[in-house]
Amino acid sequence: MIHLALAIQTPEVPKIVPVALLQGNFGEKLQKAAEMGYDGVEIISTNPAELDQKELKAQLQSFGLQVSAVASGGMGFAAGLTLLNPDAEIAALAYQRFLALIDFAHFLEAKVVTIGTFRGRAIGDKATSLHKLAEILRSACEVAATKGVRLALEPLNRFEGDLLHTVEETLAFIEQVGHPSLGLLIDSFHVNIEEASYTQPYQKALTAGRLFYAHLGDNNRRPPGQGLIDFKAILTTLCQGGYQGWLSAELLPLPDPDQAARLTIEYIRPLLGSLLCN
Ligand code: LER
Ligand code: MN
Repeated sequence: MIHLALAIQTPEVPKIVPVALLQGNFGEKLQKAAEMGYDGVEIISTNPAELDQKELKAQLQSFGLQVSAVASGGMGFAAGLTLLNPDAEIAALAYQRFLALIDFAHFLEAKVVTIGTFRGRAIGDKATSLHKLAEILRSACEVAATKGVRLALEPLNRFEGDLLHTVEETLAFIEQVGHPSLGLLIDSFHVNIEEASYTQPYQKALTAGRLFYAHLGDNNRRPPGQGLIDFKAILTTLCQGGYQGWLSAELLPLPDPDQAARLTIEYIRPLLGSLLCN
């Protein structure tokens, strides 16, 4: 079964993350997500220690929502923290927060922590930076594995990152890290910029057994159906490849944060329903 989620941020995140959806306080966001028919929410957090985690979990349960993933997407943008950082103190704090996100995911019974822009940019040459990133991820995987959490590394388009743009190179990197808890997050918005096919990247990741998570966004980063991407082809590939994970809306809040959430589910739910896997 493929489940649908959307990305929302928790109250401690110091800025509005450009790809977080829904308006209102945290409870209102959850209520809207549940009413729209989402199965879960992807939680963008920057410092779970500042949250009343028990209360938050109780709120989620009261709306019958699962947590699809804990996302690190706010770390760089809103908190200035990246894993690869020229400032060793910032890099160390980023790693501590990474472990806190893994703990938070465990507490919320989320199976995935995402790593997109949070990895940071190359410091000096790319090979050395990738080697360093591999070390960081390997040690985080060791921790995550003891908590039943997996880490999903996201290929990012060239404008948002300088390390790991395509699924193929990210898969090769993941094989190099060589830990079963590290896999891929594929975001259709980045696929549209960096790949030569809408479907082959998903197929490759599924065949490798490494597709842990997926983000939805059209080519213009609007809700699916508001741009050019062939989501029917993508969903068919996922369905036929036996994907059993989450599809999570992580896109611009256009025409407004609530409408973007509604447009996404109104487009994707019937498409999913028309496929034999769901
Ligand atoms: C950023 O563009 C993105 O797709 C997020 O998932 C990464 O942090
Ligand atoms: Mn993404």
